[in-house]
Amino acid sequence: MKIFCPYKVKNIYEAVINMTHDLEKIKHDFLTKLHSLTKEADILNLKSEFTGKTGVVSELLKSLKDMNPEERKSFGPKANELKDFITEQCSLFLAKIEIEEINKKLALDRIDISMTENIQAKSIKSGGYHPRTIIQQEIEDIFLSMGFDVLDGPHIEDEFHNFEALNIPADHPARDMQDTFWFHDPQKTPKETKKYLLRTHTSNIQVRGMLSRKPPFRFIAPGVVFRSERTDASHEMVFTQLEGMMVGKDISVSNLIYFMKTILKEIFKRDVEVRLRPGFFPFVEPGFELDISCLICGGKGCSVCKQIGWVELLPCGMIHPNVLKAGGIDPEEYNGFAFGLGLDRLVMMRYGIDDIRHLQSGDLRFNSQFKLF
Ligand code: FA5
Repeated sequence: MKIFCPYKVKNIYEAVINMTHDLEKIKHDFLTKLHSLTKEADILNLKSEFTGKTGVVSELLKSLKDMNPEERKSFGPKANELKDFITEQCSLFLAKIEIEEINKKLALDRIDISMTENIQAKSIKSGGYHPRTIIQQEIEDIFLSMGFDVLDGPHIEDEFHNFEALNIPADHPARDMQDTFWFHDPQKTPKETKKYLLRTHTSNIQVRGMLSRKPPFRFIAPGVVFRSERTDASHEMVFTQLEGMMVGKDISVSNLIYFMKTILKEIFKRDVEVRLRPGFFPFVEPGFELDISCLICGGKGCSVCKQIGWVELLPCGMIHPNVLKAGGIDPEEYNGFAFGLGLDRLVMMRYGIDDIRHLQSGDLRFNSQFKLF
């Protein structure tokens, strides 16, 4: 571009007209070029071409020093205005390009979450909750709504919490009711060391719960338990129980029966046939076995109920005074009830599962039949 030269004009008016004309021309030239550009680098080059050190406008500004004061006064602000205009226009165009690029990227990365019927969606396997998790969460919600806490406890337990504090001293025949996996310190004889085991029931959490709170209280404690047992349609070596305990003043067997009936009604959403019979557990007195009419065979007899039509589901009873004492509670002042629900068997009854071993199988064809996330 030809740069305006102030010496060649004859008078101040002619000079100003020429100068203004040149500035207009530069502006027009700049805008024409700018509107044809789409890339960031090209715009930066254009900016440098006009306002860089040796750019057209910069040269004009340098020439101010050779002008007389009147020319400078009229021309200087206009030249500076043009420089600002060019800088501003370049910034606007750069911002516009940046936004366009971001939008392009977003359009490419967009995930259609409503997409179900295409190849991409079909290749993704959706997960689901294990049926035991579904039932456990339902039961926890029911008990939470009735003011119970939900507690947890260790899987590896000592003799005191799993047996002694539950009124089952060493050599008590009741220890044989639950075939136990023991840990032994190979360096020591069993007599020298405190014995550890994999808990055989969730009743260990009764003891820990009592020792860590003051009555009145009520809590449940779901969890895995371990027994060295032969497996069949209704027996596993690793299975789940859900313990419950309520301690307060003047609690009666009718309170116990009310809570047991409520929980079964909530879970099955209908009345199910149950029977209560005497049961022996050293930690409750009196003790009961609550059986449910087998929902797999409708009470006719099958491998799950061992042909008797009833499934042992919910042993329970009034807490033995010795257990309250071991938990630091005065049995003269307080009493209560406890229960130990066989959670896996409840899951089987609810979904009509005819073999407990399906629950642990890890077979996705089995698991995927239940409610999805
Ligand atoms: C107990 O474990 C007692 N701790 C329960 C209890 C707590 C009674 C509080 C009184 C007061 P039991 O061994 O019967 O009791 O087991 C309780 C329930 O767990 C059974 O009714 C049954 O539903 C389930 N169960 C027992 N053994 C197995 C097994 N091998 N596989 C699957 N479920 C089992």
